[in-house]
Amino acid sequence: MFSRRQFLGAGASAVGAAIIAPPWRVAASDTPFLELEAKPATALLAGPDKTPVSIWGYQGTVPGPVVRVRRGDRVRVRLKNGLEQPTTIHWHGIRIANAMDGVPGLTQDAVPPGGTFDYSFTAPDAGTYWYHSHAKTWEQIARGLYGVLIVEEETPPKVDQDLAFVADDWRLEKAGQIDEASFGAMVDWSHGGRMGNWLTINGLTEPDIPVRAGERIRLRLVNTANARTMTFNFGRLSAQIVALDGQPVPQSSPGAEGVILAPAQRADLIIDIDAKPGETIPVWEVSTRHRLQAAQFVLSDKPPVRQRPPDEPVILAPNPLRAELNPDDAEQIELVMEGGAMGGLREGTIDDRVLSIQELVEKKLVWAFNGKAGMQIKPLATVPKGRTAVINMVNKTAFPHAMHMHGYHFQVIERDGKPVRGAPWRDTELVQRNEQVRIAFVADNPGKWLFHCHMLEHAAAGMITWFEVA
Ligand SMILES: [Cu+2]
Repeated sequence: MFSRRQFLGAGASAVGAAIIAPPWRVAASDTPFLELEAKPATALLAGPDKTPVSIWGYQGTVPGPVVRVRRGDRVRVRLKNGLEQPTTIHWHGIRIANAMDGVPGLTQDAVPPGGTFDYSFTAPDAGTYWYHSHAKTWEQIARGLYGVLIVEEETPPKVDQDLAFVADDWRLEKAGQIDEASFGAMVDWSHGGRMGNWLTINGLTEPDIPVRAGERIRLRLVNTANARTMTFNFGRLSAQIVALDGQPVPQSSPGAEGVILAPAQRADLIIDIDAKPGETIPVWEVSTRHRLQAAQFVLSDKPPVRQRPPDEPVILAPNPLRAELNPDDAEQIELVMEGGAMGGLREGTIDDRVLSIQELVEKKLVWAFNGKAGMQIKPLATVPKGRTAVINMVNKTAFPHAMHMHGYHFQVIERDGKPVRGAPWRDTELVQRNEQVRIAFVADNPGKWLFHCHMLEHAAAGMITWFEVA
């Protein structure tokens, strides 16, 4: 059995030493500007008894501070660049004003070392979002430049604890530091992206989640990994999904394997701690090849807060999305995904120039959308404001891709030729190899918006495009 923990020869010695607990609260709206400085720091992410790991973090922590506001509030954050390379912040999943979207070269200039940029925007939707660097993401996010953005409902559901659960997949070398030598490795870029060998939750190894018997917990799962799709299994505790990518869904049980999160995806769970005082219940990250302990609920010895789980289901109020799609009178956009290892890409164009695969490889571009590798001067499409847009994604590659749209949530309306009804609103959708997925949204948010694979090496190696709404 493959275990990412075996890589460093670590045993279970660190278990129980680290703790996830509040306060995780930084309100961004009650100060003129909350400062988030991106800077080098160290973190005990491999365990409290291990060498501190050199990371880059907002305010020097990984994850960065939780930014927590109420729906409709204005978020005011001053990014300070304490790095030696340019950076920006993207507010992932927020239907944001375009100028605040944080994409260098498209919505703003990258912030130079020593510079600042003021982000100020309203958060239109309640839910679990995240913020992260959008410059050289395959390095900056891999080094730790991300944090959680929580937008509270006007009337949040009644829970005993509301906790972030931020999963990352680090690639550490033998000495326990971030494997820098493999940044940009073609083998990752042309295959499944940079896979790690060390799992952290909230920047900690196998942290304890202190709870009390009978409690109802809201757990906000975020996958910040560069490339790894993760599946979380809560064992004998029942986990109910109440939101995906920030948007409420009817309460439902995950499949038997657990809650699947592609890179950048989120899930809000309601978990009732239906267990005895003093018990410990592991949370597993599972795949066909491994089963890793990610964290554990540690129940105090105190008597249960209630004898039985609360009866009432959790129903989150819907967000004010434009949900009335009109696919029959829509802007139809085709997006054929090609390239990568075993992908058979022979050539690709950059703007109007045709390049052979050898020339593309020299530019580290090995993936293409509609034959176009990487960002182009011209948009994929221009959609009149207010019109429904439909994008038909056809994955002709040998790999799955986590397609992320900026500025919008969209709905899957067809998969492999079969109509889909009532799909959740997502900002990131996993498209499996050889799969066809048709998505739709109402183009009501003007501006220039990226649409790219959130497997960050794939985006850097060509799987990135943009559309304009005007
Ligand atoms: Cu991809």
